[in-house]
Amino acid sequence: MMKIAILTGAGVSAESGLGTFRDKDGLWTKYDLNEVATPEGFARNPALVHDFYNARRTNCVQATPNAAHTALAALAMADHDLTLITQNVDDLHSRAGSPAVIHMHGELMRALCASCNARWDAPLAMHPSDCCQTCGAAATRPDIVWFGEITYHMDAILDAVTAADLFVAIGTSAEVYPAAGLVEQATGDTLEINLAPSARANAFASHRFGPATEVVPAWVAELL
Ligand code: BV8
Repeated sequence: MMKIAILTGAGVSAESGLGTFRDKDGLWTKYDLNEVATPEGFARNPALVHDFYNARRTNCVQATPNAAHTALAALAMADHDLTLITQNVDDLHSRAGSPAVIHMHGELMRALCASCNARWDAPLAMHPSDCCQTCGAAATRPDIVWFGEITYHMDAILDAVTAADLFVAIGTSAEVYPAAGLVEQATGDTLEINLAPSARANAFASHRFGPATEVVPAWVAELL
């Protein structure tokens, strides 16, 4: 029985039709992250930010989990102690059957009240005039961690990564912190699975390169 900590990024959802961020036709080549993914951008133009996340929420609902999501869900059922951490805000890991997913950058399908911190399932389309179901304030936002904001669940994430016999990063460019720095916290073996070497490839002991829907099921099959 191994303790395994897995960190996933946008690359694991790419083959489900959900764009990545930094690839050649990635989201950040079409949108300015300072406008749509920072608290300052939201304060300046909440309608623009809601339109950005409403479109991604619609894409997410229309997308289906792929073979990589399914394989990781199967690994969670196996005789290993698995902690699945994701930078992704989509819900494809959960829809594939992964029982416990730690969303360190938040969730598209959840809404947050910036006034009283209440959370609830987000409607498909959110608007600046939406009011909080708990305090009534018109201060609702997507439950997403924007740049310059503290990432969620860091204590549980660091506990899992430092205690793991094996830390695996899947489908991430390793350019966004603190996620990209987790490999340094790992005390056990480390493996990078990605289409190509990430910005932190040198920090990993071993690598497997190729599309997630091919490489992840093959790797999981060796562990089952
Ligand atoms: C914070 C939600 C501080 C929004 C996101 C240290 C050094 C430098 C900078 C910093 C630093 N520490 C902090 C910073 C600042 C900043 C940061 O890292 N900036 C970067 C850009 C330089 N970090 C922050 O602001 C963080 N907060 O530090 O707070 C603080 C501390 C105390 C008190 C107050 C504040 C918050 C970061 C979180 C931001 N939110 N997402 C949204 O989703 O809209 S991050 C965003 O990037 C996404 O969530 C995404 O998950 C994340 C990383 O991207 P990836 O998932 O890796 O995606 P990417 O497109 O880059 O790469 C895809 C990879 O997949 C590629 O490698 C590709 O080859 C591969 N691939 C493609 N197809 C496939 C594939 N692999 C396999 N199969 C395929 N088919």
